Amino acid sequence: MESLPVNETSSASSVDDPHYRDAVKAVEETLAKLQGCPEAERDRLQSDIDQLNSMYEKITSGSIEIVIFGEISTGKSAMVNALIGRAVAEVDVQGGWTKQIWGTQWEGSGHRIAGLESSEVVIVDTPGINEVDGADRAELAEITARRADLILFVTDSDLNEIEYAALVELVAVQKPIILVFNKTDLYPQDEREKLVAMLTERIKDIIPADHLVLTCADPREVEYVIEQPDGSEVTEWRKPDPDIEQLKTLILETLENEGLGLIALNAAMYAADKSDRIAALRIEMRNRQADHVIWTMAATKAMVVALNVVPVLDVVGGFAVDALMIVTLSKVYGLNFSMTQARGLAKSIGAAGGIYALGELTNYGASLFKALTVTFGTALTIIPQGAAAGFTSYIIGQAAKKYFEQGGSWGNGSAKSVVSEILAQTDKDSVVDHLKEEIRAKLIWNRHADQS
Ligand SMILES: Nc1nc2c(ncn2[C@@H]2O[C@H](COP(=O)(O)OP(=O)(O)OP(=O)(O)O)[C@@H](O)[C@H]2O)c(=O)[nH]1
Ligand SMILES: [Mg+2]
Repeated sequence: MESLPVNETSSASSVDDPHYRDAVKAVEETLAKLQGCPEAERDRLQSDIDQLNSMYEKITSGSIEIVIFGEISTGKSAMVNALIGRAVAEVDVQGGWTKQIWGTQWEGSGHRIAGLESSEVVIVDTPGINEVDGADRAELAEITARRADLILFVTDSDLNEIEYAALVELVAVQKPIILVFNKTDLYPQDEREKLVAMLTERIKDIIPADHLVLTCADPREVEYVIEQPDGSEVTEWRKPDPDIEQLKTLILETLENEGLGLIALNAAMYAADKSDRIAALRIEMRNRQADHVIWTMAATKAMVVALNVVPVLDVVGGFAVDALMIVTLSKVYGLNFSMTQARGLAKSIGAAGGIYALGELTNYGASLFKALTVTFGTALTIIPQGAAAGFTSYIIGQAAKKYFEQGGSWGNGSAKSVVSEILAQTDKDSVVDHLKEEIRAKLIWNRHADQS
């Protein structure tokens, strides 16, 4: 097992806040859980492990992330520059300018979390939400939003449908959001007021009204009239200073009031989310493995029965296959059944479902699996017989899977109720057809006999 990341400079232990401590513990425990997963699961969860390691560093160092989202060209990068106080981001009239998510430390924020020496505020700039080649970007944006402690959503007019949908998705991530109406210099006062009223109405159910702020991150040049000493006037085009005071005040107030709480809540939610992902992945992987075992074994049983011409052995030979299937399934679920236990379970499922009269066989020859040369005539009878037998294995397998999913119990039901439920949910024809195909594919046809 790998060890937890050690943050040399961490002063997390000196923060005396129970929520914060709980959050750090939740991240540590989830990391330990992730690292303790079986290798196959861990491989699939590698990016979650990396993300959680990074979240661990974030919370222990006290790094607060403010992420800026919005459509292309609304002035997100200009907002970074205005907040930082110098041109650190490239701003361009051409839409789609920012291609990558990137962050920069906001030294001038003056905000520090008490007790965390290395605490910092980071501003993260993102490409426009409606940027082309969206799918990967959307995933990255979601990962970024999940890490974020505070989200700024920048718009430069009324919200269109894409913006509104994106905003709703961000609200669902449960982070504080500030809606920033930028480029206010482009509107005369009456239009600006109208837009504010429209925006207020749009966000009324999703964002608190006082989280709508107006900014002018990169005002266009205006013509200044300058009076010369001699009384004459000259005009000059100049860019006014950015106006982001309302935004800055709201950000700093939010951080001041909730800074530690924000990163703690965020990290705790993050850890809980990753825990859920481990559980979901485990279910999905086990499910897939179990279905694979069931299909393989049902097909094997179909073959055993199809190719075994002695009728009494059909049942017993097949039964051994069922027991083997159950042993394998039990391993998928981390419950290692012996062959005897597996026979017991197969018997009880078979009996409960009235699936077959069970016999007991301790040994069966490998010859059962030997492919026989068949003729068209024999195929007509053995294929349906084999497929029918394979179908019973399929049902037994599904019932056993349910039993193992519930940690080795029938839960509130009984073997009988589980089997009838499975029978009701299974499309018998398609399972049987599939098994017939399996047998057909494996038969060695005697072409000569075929034609006779
Ligand atoms: N008039 C005016 N123009 C602005 C303002 N803020 C940004 N702009 C201009 O809008 C254009 C786009 O600004 P960016 O900051 O690059 O926009 P962005 O949202 O980062 O754009 P992408 O990275 O392409 O998604 C630039 O020409 C900016 O000068 C503002 O407050 N007023
Ligand atoms: Mg940009």
